[in-house]
Amino acid sequence: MFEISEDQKSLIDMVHDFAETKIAPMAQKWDEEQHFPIDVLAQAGQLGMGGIYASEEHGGSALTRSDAVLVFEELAKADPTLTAYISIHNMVVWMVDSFGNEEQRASWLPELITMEQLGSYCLTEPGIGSDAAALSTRARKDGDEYVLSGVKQFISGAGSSGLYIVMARTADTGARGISAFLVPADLPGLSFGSNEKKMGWKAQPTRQVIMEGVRIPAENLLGEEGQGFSMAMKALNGGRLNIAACSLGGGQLALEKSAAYLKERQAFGGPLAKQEALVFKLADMDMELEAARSLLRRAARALDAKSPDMVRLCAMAKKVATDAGFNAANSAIQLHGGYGYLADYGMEKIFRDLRVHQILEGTNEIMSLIVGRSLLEG
Ligand code: FAD
Ligand code: 2MC
Repeated sequence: MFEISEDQKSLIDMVHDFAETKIAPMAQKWDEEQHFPIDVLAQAGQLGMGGIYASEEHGGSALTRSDAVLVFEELAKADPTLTAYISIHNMVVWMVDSFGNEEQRASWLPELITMEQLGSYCLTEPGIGSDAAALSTRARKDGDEYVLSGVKQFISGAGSSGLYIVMARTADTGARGISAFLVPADLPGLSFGSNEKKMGWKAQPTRQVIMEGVRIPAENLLGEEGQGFSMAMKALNGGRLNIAACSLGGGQLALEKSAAYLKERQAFGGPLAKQEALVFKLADMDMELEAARSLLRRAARALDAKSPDMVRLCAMAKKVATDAGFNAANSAIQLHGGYGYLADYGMEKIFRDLRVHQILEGTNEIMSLIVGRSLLEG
């Protein structure tokens, strides 16, 4: 059911070559130096990775979600952090492509798709994260402009992005009072917090986006007033698949490196691979990752088919795969012994990078909430 087609194999090969040559050799250094390599992102853009499932009209690759999860898993083997940013950028591109009018699409998509311009997705605020429908950033209509006031928290890419999709309140009617706006970077009243010091994801910036009376033309409203929450959630369905794929990529690399290490490392008169307890640990990692991969591919198909259970499946895949990836990274540190704790072996970076996947794009508790609620519906 989830066999990889010949076209998908070629796609994976292309992504593998790029990831191995342009990302993997630098990932550790970027992490240490907290460097966001926008030049490498532009190269990814040239290969079509800035608009993976955007339509071809403005240069998108028009691939499916089932293709996209393969791309993200392969890229993440080189660096989960940069890959996760590419996923967020693709979320932004998808929103503009899916909900933008002709003018908005023509003015933003070409440079976003090539990644000459980067995008940020701004939902979370200092006071709200999981309870996203309670957001309080305001957009007040003033003639033919909107005036935005509020603070967005934890915004990936902030300070480097050219476009911010900001979810803001236009009415006091809960989720249905939220609208989405296209906010260019260079407006008076828009500023950014300092780059947060984080456990992982160090090679991409995370900052506050601060709006103090930012005036944008009314035509920068994306879709219609009141549709912002729904559009933001629809974008997150795909984002959750991608972040799940990033966790699988990191977890898979941790598994492969651990297997190689056990074959090399000598103790008790032979390689550690002779210790059955350790082989069982490898087998558990493999089984957990494979099970998650099957679920992820099923969820991606559901999203491609717009199947009625897609929200539930995307949430399930996000939780199961991000847990599997994190567990694999943790096991890999244990299997490497003291060396697993050293930066040079790469395992602790995977562990640090994958930890946050259990928190963002909807925490894993919120994924359980979504799945649990679906059982009680009707
Ligand atoms: P809270 O919502 O305060 O939750 C705290 C704890 O309570 C969590 O364990 C949570 O699961 C649990 N909890 C809350 N409600 C319930 C419930 N009803 N039932 C059970 N448990 C519950 N956001 C963006 O909009 N754009 C970005 O680009 C972005 N990038 C990020 C990058 C990083 C590095 C990080 C750390 C976060 C990023 N986020 C971004 C924000 C992220 O989505 C939120 O941190 C996340 O949604 C959780 O919100 P919170 O931190 O406010 O936690
Ligand atoms: N797909 C499509 N529509 C959705 C949806 C989804 N995944 N989730 C909710 N909706 C719709 C829902 O159908 C409803 O529509 P309608 O008004 O037509 O009935 C509307 O949105 C409101 O939904 P709920 O009634 O379920 O709202 P509630 O407030 O009870 O719960 C919840 C919503 C908790 C599921 C949502 O707030 C959520 O997903 N929270 C997590 C926030 C999150 O994921 N943040 C990630 C930020 S981005 C990030 O971290 C990055 C790194 C980029």
